[in-house]
Amino acid sequence: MTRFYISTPIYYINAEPHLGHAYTTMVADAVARAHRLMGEDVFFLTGTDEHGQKVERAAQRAGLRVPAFADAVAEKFRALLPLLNASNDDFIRTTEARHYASVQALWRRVRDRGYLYKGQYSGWYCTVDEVFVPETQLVNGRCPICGNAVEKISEESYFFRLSAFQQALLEHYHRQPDFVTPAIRRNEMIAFLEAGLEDLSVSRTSFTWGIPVPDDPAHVMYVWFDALTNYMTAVGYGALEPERRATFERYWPADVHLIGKEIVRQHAIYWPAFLLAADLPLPRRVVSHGWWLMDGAKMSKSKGNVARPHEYIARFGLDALRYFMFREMVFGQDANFADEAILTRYNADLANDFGNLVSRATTLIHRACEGRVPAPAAALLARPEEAHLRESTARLITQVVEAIRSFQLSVALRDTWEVIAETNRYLVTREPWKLAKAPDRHEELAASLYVAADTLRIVAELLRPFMPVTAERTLAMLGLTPSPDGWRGLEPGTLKAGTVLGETVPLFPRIELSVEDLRQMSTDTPVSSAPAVSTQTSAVPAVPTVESAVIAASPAPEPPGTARVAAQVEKISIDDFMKVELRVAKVLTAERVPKSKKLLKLHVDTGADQRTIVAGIAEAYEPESIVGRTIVVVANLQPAKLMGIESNGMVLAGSLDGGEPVLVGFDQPLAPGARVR
Ligand code: ME8
Repeated sequence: MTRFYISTPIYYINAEPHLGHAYTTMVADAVARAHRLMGEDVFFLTGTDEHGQKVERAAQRAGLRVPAFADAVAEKFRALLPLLNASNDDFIRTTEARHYASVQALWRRVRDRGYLYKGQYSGWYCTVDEVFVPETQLVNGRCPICGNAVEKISEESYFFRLSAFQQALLEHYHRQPDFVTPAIRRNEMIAFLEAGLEDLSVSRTSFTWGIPVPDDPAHVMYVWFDALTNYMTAVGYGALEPERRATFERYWPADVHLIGKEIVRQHAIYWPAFLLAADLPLPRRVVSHGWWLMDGAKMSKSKGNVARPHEYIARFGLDALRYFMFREMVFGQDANFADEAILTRYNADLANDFGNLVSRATTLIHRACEGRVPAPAAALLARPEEAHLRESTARLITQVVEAIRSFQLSVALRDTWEVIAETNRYLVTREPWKLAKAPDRHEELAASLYVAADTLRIVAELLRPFMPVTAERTLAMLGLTPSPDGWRGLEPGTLKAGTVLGETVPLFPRIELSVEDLRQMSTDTPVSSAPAVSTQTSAVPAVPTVESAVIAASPAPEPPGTARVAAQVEKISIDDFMKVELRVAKVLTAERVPKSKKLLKLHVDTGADQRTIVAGIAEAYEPESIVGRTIVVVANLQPAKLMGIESNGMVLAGSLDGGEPVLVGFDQPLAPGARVR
């Protein structure tokens, strides 16, 4: 079986994780999941980088002993993984004993082969990036990478003979053109190599929070020598047990080190040089992505301009966040992280294009085909529209696989949404909602709904790496479970007629709130039902079963200000339900609320009293058309002010996501005041 080993950087624990870290982990997760679906033996690694001066100082600032500080912050990184639905196979901490053994083994091997020597380092050091900065590279006396102040250090140090590897590395770059991607980073590295390499200081004596140099404990290793080795530790390097050594043989070299663009040099020059010195195989690819920016500046721990993953998961749901980040960032380039952009993509791509399509197609099958996938007539499937959609869907499978291989997640999702749009257009052409009303056109109805359901099945299977929970829910609505064969054998036209559909549930309820409303939502909204995965160190892929989303906008458009964000759908008792006093009421007068497109001011008779209710139904009902109508109201709602008018209750209406509200009514007359339950 082909094996695929992918890693994220191990993150510094000087501060808590933000969406930049979450992004790399989610991309690696999507790619790992996709490779599993392709039938490969996947190993997906992430973890924390815990040594070095930066962490030591952060602990001092926090007033904690370094190990205690490290445990606390590393736990935050680990705890983020189930929230992100990350399917990592291992979580490595550089403070673990297995890692000490591995790094010291590598050090000895490099030393014994003559590539380490003792000298005196005198120069500049940036603690934020943990890099030595040659005098010539300072920008206005500051670090060229992060712009922070650098420190002068002068101490005894071991040096690694980096200069010995210039030629070998250049040859490697030419032999393996995709060693570093995207091309811009590869070119930078080649230019760096061609400029000549200086030996690298790889130990420090002025602090102690690091892995001791073997046989010379006055030195701790340079944090990058220590950190990069994590990729080998996790698959068994330096272990004595035969089965761990066999794991190393199986998984090393890694297929992909996925990283941000600021740490390419360490991964694409230092790391392969260490490995060449040790005569060990080099990783196959170093793939780097751009930065998430906040208002034009890199989101970063040291700047503090960060967005927190759990807040966005609480607001939009995890899969919506994953979708946004994968779709919005063209791989390799920087992207701006803006709440407006997420909200727009949520409502347009997820609620309208995809959510509505799934709900429309499955609802029609429930209504018109007794909830079973109808059997299509072959002749009808051969019509050009059907054949065209089938071809697009078949092509999509290859496109998504190719996009995954080149880390172009935004392209994979763009192509998928093109097929979603094509399916929407197909339904508009076939109009199954009309066919459902014409008994003599049942065959046409059956064909159109079959094609829609079959296409959605393929789309859902293809969405599994990107939005695992959404994919599973979509398949469940179609009466299916994710294919145990993954993407092998995936082919349009093979959905079984007669499949009994599951219940239709809204996937992405439209969010009617403004960005400001969303920001005001409590930042500590509990992210409920975090998947029960705590064994991230086990070798078993963590596959959570429950979505971590908690958003659910109001089902019917409500007046601004009353739209509420409810908790994740949960069961309530009959007593809870009975607390809501639903009453029949009669509309006495109705008028538009000035300056509002959505609101009508109603005066209603509830049997017990007459009162004013402001309702968000003006886009669907003319005021005069509802005077005299019998409606249902929530009679015991606390009053709320809307556009300066006090509203005493709420009018019940149904709507499809994003559609117009339809007032709840009765098939027989009922007097105002009757209780609805
Ligand atoms: O560099 N946009 O750790 P680190 C996109 N410990 N990705 C971002 C990002 C942003 N604004 N900010 C961070 C280290 N990242 C070392 C790595 S590996 C042997 C040692 C992501 O905590 C991105 O993947 O500074 C980046 O490379 C990584 O977090 C840096 O994390």
